[in-house]
Amino acid sequence: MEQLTQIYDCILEGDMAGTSEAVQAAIDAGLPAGQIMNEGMIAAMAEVGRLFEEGEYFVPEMLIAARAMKAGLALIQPLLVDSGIEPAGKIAVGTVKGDLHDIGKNLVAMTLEGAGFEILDLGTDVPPEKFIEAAKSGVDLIGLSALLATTMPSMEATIKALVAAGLRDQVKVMIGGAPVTPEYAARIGADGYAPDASQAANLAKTLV
Ligand code: B1M
Repeated sequence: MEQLTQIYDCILEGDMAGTSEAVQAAIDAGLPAGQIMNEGMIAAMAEVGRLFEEGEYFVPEMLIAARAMKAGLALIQPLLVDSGIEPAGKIAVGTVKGDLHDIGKNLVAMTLEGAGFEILDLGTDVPPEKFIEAAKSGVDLIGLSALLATTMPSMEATIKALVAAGLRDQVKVMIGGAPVTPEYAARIGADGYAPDASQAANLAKTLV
């Protein structure tokens, strides 16, 4: 589809204005938000990752592609978030300590909000203490995101910190992010793993 190709190309080129324009055109053409995200935006970021691995893209290219993606996401967000729903529970989400990737985490947060949860977004590079504070404030679930293999241990550290603080029984923990696996989730004692945003929303509904 022409609009999706345009979104894909604009994100690869890091063209923020072009991405916004193409996403708006796709919305106006009546394409579903999920299709715009999966086939246009997320597909482009996967290609950015591939080009980075091949040494064709460097950090600045990843950064401007991420900026373009965020401009598009801002237009998609109102379509995902239905404000008329009673909160089904409160969820704190954050990218773990040492990790600055926030697009996936933001997408998960938006989708959870769209599924009726109240969201406390702790941002990126979040140390275990911040998640402890959130647990103390009474959230039902904590969502941990990691995009780097090197920051996955921060997930385990966060769960251990919850145990040490005597809070583990009061809060569920869900984890996700590209390098994360269900086996890893089981090994570190998380309550669940989701591979993408929509499955994260389904999992949250079963956990809360
Ligand atoms: Co980074 N980066 N990056 N990067 N970056 C990756 C992750 C990488 C795979 C690229 C590659 O080599 N192919 C690689 C990691 C390798 C590894 O450890 N396995 C990598 C690297 C190496 C790095 C640096 C170390 C590069 C450097 O400096 N030399 C550096 C680290 C900085 C740091 O964090 N300390 C770095 C920096 C950056 C930028 C800042 C430039 C930028 C991030 C900008 C931003 O987020 N604001 C960036 C980007 C854009 C990427 C890629 C290209 C795209 C990530 C993305 O946004 N994807 C990425 C390559 C790739 O992923 N293929 C790459 C789109 C997003 C929608 O998907 O985040 O996977 P994703 O989220 C999905 C699922 O994973 C899941 O649902 C989401 C939606 O479906 N999910 C959850 C995510 N969190 C979840 C939580 C849940 C449940 C599901 O429950 C709570």
